[in-house]
Amino acid sequence: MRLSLLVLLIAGLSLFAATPASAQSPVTVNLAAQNASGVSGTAVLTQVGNDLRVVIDLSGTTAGSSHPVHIHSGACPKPGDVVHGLTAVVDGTSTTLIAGVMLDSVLDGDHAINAHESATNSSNYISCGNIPARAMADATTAPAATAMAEPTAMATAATTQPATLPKTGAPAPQLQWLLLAALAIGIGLVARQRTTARAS
Ligand SMILES: [Cu+2]
Repeated sequence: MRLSLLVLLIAGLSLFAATPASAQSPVTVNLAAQNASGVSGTAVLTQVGNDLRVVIDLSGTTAGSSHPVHIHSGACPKPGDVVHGLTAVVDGTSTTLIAGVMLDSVLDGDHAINAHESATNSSNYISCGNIPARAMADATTAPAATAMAEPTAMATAATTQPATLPKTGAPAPQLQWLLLAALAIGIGLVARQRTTARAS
């Protein structure tokens, strides 16, 4: 009885390990200065439901200045066509929610984000960064990648040290908690059936 409970528990935990936790994790793009602008920073891309949120932080800009920014096809220093327009950077920051765009659509290793000097002098690029391909973006989330790659090792550790079980689960979507709750109810039913069978 105790053994089957343990097996069920490990099976439940494997739900956490097997799910690609990094599939929707944010991606940070480093924006490097171009043409001696002294303007550099980051763009953080996050999937929010069916929309793509892009938050840009640039240092080295002039107070009050406005810099057009876009997601382009291609790569720095001279990316191709504009794929998505973004809110212009003012005072170093910009936040855009692009409706109906999935993060993965720009994680093919062939997209870049750049900032232009101004609307009137947009041909002068002041900052640019390549959006990493999905595999490279995942590599930056090491803990999740390790859990994905070694679910067996995790289960083994759980067997030898049951006291640490609850702490090994990474933050997970609600669906997984529902599955785990269903599993717990299942264990309860099995235990009850066995008790009943023994009694009769
Ligand atoms: Cu642009």
